[in-house]
Amino acid sequence: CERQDFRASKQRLLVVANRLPVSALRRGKDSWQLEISVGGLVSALLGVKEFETRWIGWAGVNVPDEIGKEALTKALAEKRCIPVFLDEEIVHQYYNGYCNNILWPLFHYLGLPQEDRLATTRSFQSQFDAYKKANQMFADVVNEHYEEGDVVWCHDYHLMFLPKCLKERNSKMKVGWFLHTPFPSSEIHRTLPSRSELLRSVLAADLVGFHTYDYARHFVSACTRILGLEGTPEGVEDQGKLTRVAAFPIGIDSDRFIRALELPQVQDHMKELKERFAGRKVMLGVDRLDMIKGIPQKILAFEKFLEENPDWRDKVVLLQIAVPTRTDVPEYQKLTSQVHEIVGRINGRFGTLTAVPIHHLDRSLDFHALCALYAVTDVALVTSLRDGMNLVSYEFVACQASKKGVLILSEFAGAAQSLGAGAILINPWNVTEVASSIGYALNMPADEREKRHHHNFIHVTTHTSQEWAATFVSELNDTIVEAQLRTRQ
Ligand code: ADQ
Repeated sequence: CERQDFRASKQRLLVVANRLPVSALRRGKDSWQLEISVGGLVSALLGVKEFETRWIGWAGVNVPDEIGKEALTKALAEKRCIPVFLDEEIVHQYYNGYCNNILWPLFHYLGLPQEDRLATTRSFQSQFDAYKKANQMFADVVNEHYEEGDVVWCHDYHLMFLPKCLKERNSKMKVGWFLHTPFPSSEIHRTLPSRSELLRSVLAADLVGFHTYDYARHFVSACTRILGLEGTPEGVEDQGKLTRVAAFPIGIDSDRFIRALELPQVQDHMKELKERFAGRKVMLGVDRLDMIKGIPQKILAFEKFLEENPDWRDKVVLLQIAVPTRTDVPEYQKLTSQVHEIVGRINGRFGTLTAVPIHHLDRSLDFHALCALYAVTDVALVTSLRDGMNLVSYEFVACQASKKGVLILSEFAGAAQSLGAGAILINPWNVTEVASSIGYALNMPADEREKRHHHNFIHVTTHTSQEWAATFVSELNDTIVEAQLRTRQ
């Protein structure tokens, strides 16, 4: 009975994202192994406990047969996940094509694909058609599981067409949409052939959220300049219908990181790392291997630092942990080889028989190893060329209560707006500036480190993922009540 009351008090939240928070691996005709997958959105939403959450999304595998689909649906239900099944062709056109080849680079200011204009234009249309079709498939699954009173929260650039599809199926559905990447300047967005259709679809949502005020402003400008609609301090108005647009900066589940540092296995990892790198300062980069993360720029800046500061050569080490993503995309394969080539060259140049300046790992670390690494780090380097927020910088700060290490942070990461006062802000394109910031960070006096860390630690522990989700959903609920009142007047 107690459990029922507890359940009844929680609102159901349908989180719709391209990927479910688990990856599925087929073990047999009707058996599946599920594993939690790495990524910013997953990290943030795992910390959300106020709602009765259901995830709706693609499991990341092609399941052609009914037996497999049924078994996977059952296995996922235990994790409160509901699958959307996408076939290989759709995934190729929608996910690899329109999402990753067009929207992702465009939203990070890397422009539209240049290669063969005609081919691009032709494939552009088929990729956009697949994108819309995939969004319709997501909408069907959401509609099937929706119950009155639920809140539907759509995530990211993969699902910009979803708010419109959902409202067409049920105009009473409460729909919010949140973008995890930057929303670029309207001058960039207007180059996109499907620019208006996407904007109009997002505007079908009741609430539209971004990480920063700047991204929200860019979105409103795109709606006013491209669609000719009216921007108001509240959002965008179209024929009397207001879509609320606001900034909701994401955070992390900071307690989870802080608590983990007390665990014996994390302490053991820390001890090993301290012994391994005794007598050297540890610098750390943790990124998905993606062109937006500025990994080559980071490593080149480190090289410049070593070049200009021979005394530091055997006193500092850079650990770069890069999880490969989108490994079937040629540009990502090129990036991997480029990074390997630069690391090899620098290690050849500055390494000795017993030590190398850069340790580069092409893989994901488990949570405990990651926490240990954050905790023993002296200087973290985040050099994103553009980044919606960047949670790695938050995670580093959460694990630094005793060491009070320095964060070097790109001014092009959304996190620069929240952690800017405690971090050393850099332009990652300016290798000379980054190199001298590395020197400044390594030599920073303890009292300055303490002050800077204190500022960021307070921010990270008070602006958590739980608070982020609760604020977004409560604003979405309020937005709908306000809209109902307006219509009654
Ligand atoms: P991402 O681009 O994935 O997220 P980020 O915010 O840094 O970037 O989150 C990465 C997450 O993956 C972190 O939780 C980190 O711990 C984990 N991770 C990265 N490399 C790892 C490794 N080698 N081993 C283990 N874990 C690793 C997108 C946007 C961001 C935005 C988030 C959330 O691109 O700008 O901050 O969504 O909105």
